Amino acid sequence: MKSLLFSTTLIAFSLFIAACGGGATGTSMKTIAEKKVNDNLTVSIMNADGKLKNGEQDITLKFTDGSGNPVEIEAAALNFNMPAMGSMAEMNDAATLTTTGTPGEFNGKVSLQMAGEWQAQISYEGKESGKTSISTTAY
Ligand SMILES: [Cu+2]
Repeated sequence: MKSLLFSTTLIAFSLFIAACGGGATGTSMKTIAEKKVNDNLTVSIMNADGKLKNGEQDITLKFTDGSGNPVEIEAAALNFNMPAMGSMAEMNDAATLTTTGTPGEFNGKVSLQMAGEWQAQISYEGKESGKTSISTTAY
């Protein structure tokens, strides 16, 4: 009887893992760009293949400490900015972010208007609060 209960629990647990494995989160994420803000905070922009592209895409924003552990950030915003170039006006493409089950990890979507160099402007509030920007390139 005890072993049957154990098996049932194990199956339920496996299903839970399977259900969570299909999303954008997970260990298979690759880093697009990251910045060490201070000894206690590194900000990483990630996605499935580690490449930012022109157009609509999924994106993950992650806050970790010097040891790679999650940092408790309750709210974050991510905007991609391209300064005016010649006759082309300045562009701003904000990402929509939502919290995940992991502290300091946000999933979202962004639609970039063109390939080229974008400044990822990030603001965050929580255990650490502030603003930073990371240079990225969309292909
Ligand atoms: Cu541009």
